[in-house]
Amino acid sequence: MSISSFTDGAADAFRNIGDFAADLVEPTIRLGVTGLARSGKTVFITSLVHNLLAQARMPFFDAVAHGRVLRAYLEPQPDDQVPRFDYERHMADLTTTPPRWPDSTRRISQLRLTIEYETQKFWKRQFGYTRLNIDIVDYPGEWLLDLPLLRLDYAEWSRQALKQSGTARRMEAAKAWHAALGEIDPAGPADEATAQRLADSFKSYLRGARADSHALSTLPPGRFLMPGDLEGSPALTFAPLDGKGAEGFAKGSQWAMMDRRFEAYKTHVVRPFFRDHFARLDRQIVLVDVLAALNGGKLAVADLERAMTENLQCFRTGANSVWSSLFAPRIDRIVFAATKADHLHHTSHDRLEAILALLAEDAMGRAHYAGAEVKALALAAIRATREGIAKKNGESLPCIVGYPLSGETIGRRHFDGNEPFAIFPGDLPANPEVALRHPHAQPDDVRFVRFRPPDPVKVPAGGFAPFPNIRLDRAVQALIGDRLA
Ligand SMILES: Nc1nc2c(ncn2[C@@H]2O[C@H](COP(=O)(O)OP(=O)(O)OP(=O)(O)O)[C@@H](O)[C@H]2O)c(=O)[nH]1
Ligand SMILES: [Mg+2]
Repeated sequence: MSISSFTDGAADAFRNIGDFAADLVEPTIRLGVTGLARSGKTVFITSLVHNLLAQARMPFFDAVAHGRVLRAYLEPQPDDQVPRFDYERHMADLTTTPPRWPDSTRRISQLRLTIEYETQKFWKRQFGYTRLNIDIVDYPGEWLLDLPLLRLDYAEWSRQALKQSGTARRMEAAKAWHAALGEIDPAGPADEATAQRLADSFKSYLRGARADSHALSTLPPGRFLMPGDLEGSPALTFAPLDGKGAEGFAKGSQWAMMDRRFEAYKTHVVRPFFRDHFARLDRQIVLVDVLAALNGGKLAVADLERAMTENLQCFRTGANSVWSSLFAPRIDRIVFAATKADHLHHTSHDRLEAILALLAEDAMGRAHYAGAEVKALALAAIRATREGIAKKNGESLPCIVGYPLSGETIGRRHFDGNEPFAIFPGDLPANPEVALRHPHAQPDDVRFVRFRPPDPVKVPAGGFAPFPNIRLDRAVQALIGDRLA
């Protein structure tokens, strides 16, 4: 069963018909930018918007390459209940001196970008279709991991959470929570103070597990780590319990109270997020930090694969009745992008794409995703490095040069953010199978180094030159190119 069938049927039908009708009057695409925490969503959106607003050269984005885009501009955000994506603040961060990356996202936000273009299509000209609105939503990556919760009941979630916390890597972080759990009788009478204590120690465990360098994904519930507007809310006062003998637990028991709160979290927090955002998407780009996974080794790759499979399951289409297509996600194009490709020399970009394609194929295969056009590519939304040649023992080696962020280290060298450094990133394996199945964890791997953003370039007309990037235009073409034909 797909998650969309859990959502509130009638209301969704009206909304989706509403979206459809609005699309006829004013063509609009809802673009989903999906990705785990730190995968690069906010940077991608900011760079994409700036490249379009600043009329960057985009040779692989047909409408721009053929000179058919007349202008692009930001419009007031159409959904009043969602805050606007703070494009100006992110731009200010990226163009200050020295430039810095935007902060991690703490709540959902949305932006509407409008493109005016010359259509090549006869019928579109007759109807005067010359504008396309693109609605883009940004949210904390932690929240994505809540979607799979919709498939679980409290007993199953408790079982999974306890099992995950028992693995060797997480035992240490889980110690205090396990101790608190040991003092509680799930069959005993419900007690608010106990619930609070348990939820607090469970949250500390989740934070500890996130700090594990092998885990790219985080454990749900996402709002426990990134509460957004729910900071301090009782909606977040629950935690898993040992469900042995749960069938016999009475109504007023601790277990029953936690069960109720878990269900309330799904109903009032996760489901609206899915319904209002994901269930209405037309196109989707899934950003994946493949390099971080490869550098993290086998466990990190396995963690990423699991997270991708679980999440794609939520977008499963393949629904075949007209009725279900009204409720089901209607995504017809999906682009997988390996972000931060500027950490590699360009000779490895195609290899990175091949690795991502294999990763996506596996996850999509297991998620039975059907009915959408899929493409995988490697990109850097903002290129923080340039390429060079380093000479070593008479040999010329392709390298990348960037400013490692303040606090980064390579070997014994510490960086302050103001010093350029040339790095030989090494080649990725030619065989993607080898890369994924036998990633070698190298704790000191230079590809772990984070670089500061490139120096902003002022233009005489005012504002800044478009951010340098890798293959951003191909991503845009794959996502929306057909709608600007
Ligand atoms: N070199 C390089 N680094 C990047 C690029 N995009 C993102 N990064 C790095 O990745 C970090 C996270 O990027 P964000 O865009 O904030 O990631 P996010 O997916 O929005 O993360 P959350 O808001 O925490 O969910 C940035 O702070 C940069 O260090 C890129 O194109 N090149
Ligand atoms: Mg973000």
